[in-house]
Amino acid sequence: MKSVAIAGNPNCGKTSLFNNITGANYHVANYPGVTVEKKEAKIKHSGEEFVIVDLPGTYSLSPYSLEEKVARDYVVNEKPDVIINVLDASNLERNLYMFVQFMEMGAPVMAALNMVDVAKLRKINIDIKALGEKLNVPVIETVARENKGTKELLDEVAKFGASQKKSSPLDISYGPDIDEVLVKMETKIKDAGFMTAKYLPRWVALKYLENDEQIVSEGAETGGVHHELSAMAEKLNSHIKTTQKTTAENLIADYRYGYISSILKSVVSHEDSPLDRLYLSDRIDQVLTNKVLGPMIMLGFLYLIYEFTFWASEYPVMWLESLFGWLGGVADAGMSEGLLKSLVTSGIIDGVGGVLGFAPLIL
Ligand code: BGO
Repeated sequence: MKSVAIAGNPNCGKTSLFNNITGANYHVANYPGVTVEKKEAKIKHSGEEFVIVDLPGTYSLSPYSLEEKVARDYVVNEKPDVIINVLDASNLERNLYMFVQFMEMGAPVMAALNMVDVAKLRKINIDIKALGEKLNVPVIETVARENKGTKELLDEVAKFGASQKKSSPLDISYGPDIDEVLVKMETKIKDAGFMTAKYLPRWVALKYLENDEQIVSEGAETGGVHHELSAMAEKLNSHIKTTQKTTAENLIADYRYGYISSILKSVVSHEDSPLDRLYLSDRIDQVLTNKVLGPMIMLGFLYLIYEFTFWASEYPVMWLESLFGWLGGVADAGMSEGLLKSLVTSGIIDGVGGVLGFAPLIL
């Protein structure tokens, strides 16, 4: 049975696609030791069985959040046969960041280019064939909300899973400073067989340069060339800090985005002028997230909600007051003086009425 993991940024349509593939017939558990939900299903496609796992939605594979750590650990430890990276076609640049990280790991990743309807609506043209050629992996168009492209995707998953040569690890250039040290570190790692049972040597070197806490502490436990690698990474980082006022981690991220831009240049075109690309929601965001206007608008909205609450609850409050006033009058007239009357009028009717008087406000 082939294992297939579905990965992607939050809101890229991963859940919709997972439901299309599995017919929403899955079981839910947690990933081991953490309270991150894991959805898993077994399906049959063209006579072949697959186990499909939904990875947490994340923007990257740098283990800063629990979800990112879970997604990366799953890929490293469980080694799925195929990873479907769901890409939001209307936001391709950001979505490809994680894809590039999968490629750097040498993971068997292919792409589902989802939300192509949204991209079309925004007049974003994507040459899917060229994208597949540039990424060197199968790319299948989907509109998960309408269950379009699911069968084609599964056909390709079956082919990709069966092929001996899936995606080869991506070696991008991170600039002369980093590249030079990366090669030296990679050689050291290879020669010492340091963590190579689990990871690619170049990837381990990259993680040391990025100061990836998880890999570095795993390396410290392993021993071997850990101290040499840490020293090399530290030296390079302090050089980058003095010469470029940044960190190796930031530079590496910049080069990843540079690589993505170079791919997208020949793959994506916009029918309209760049100015028209500021869509309505972007324009609204520009005002709402403005440093000065944002808080003022928020306070304005809070004030309006406050005013609305009292305005809308005025009549129901009055009706309730009248109702309990009338009930109090009836009890007052109908009961003889004494402890019981006091309990009913002051305790029950006034007490309950006083509390219920707030109900319209709360509603
Ligand atoms: C709501 N095209 C379009 N246009 N929309 C899509 C596509 C697609 O190809 N695929 C998914 N969506 P998730 P994650 C919604 O829920 O699968 C939509 O986070 C709404 N909900 O329908 O949840 C999908 O798992 C009310 O939209 O993504 C969903 O990756 C109004 O993208 C959203 C509008 O999909 C996120 C949309 C109450």
